[in-house]
Amino acid sequence: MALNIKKSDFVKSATKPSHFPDDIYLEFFFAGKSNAGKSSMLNKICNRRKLAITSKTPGRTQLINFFLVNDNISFVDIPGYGFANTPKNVKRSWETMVINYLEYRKNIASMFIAVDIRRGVGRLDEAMLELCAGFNINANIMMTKSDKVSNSEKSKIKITTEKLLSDYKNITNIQTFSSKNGDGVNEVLEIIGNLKNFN
Ligand SMILES: Nc1nc2c(ncn2[C@@H]2O[C@H](COP(=O)(O)OP(=O)(O)O)[C@@H](O)[C@H]2O)c(=O)[nH]1
Ligand SMILES: [Mg+2]
Repeated sequence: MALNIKKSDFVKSATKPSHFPDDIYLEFFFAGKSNAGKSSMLNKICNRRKLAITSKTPGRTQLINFFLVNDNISFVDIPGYGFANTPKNVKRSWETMVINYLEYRKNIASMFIAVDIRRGVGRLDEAMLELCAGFNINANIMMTKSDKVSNSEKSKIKITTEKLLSDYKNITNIQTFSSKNGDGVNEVLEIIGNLKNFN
């Protein structure tokens, strides 16, 4: 059954495992290239305008942000990747932070990866998918900003993406999403609700 989000709260930001909150709740994390629409997606599904900070300036948030939903589900906004001119040390600290997160958290149920529908799945998205596969984490591909393309383009892009990613056995859903018109919101809540009931 679809999850009904009644309540969502920011818990804390962290950069390393010793600062993470307890891993007692089932956890869903949101990843993606910076500016792909990840924070907007979190806000939209929680029906909160400013829960996760959205930005017109890509790559500002280099923190792992933890949220608590309905007092019993954890949502995590991990820093975006792939913004232009990233210094090497920032790349390295991103990697350390995210790998630590994946390694340390035992309560992860699934990942949602935001991919701008007009840009498509890129090299770094595939690297993220591979990284998750290595940790046995399932992925849901969210083709964001679907309001920017026509319905016929939407279905075409979905099919192309399914073909492109057919080798990744850890992908459980490929879904279009728009934080502007609500496309995909119910589907996301359904995915989370089903995993919550299953676990
Ligand atoms: N048209 C449209 N714009 C979006 C959508 N989602 C995000 N944006 C815009 O894209 C930019 C980046 O969004 P944000 O959520 O901060 O991306 P993040 O870096 O992945 O967290 C912002 O200017 C948003 O207003 C969407 O579904 N439709
Ligand atoms: Mg963001």
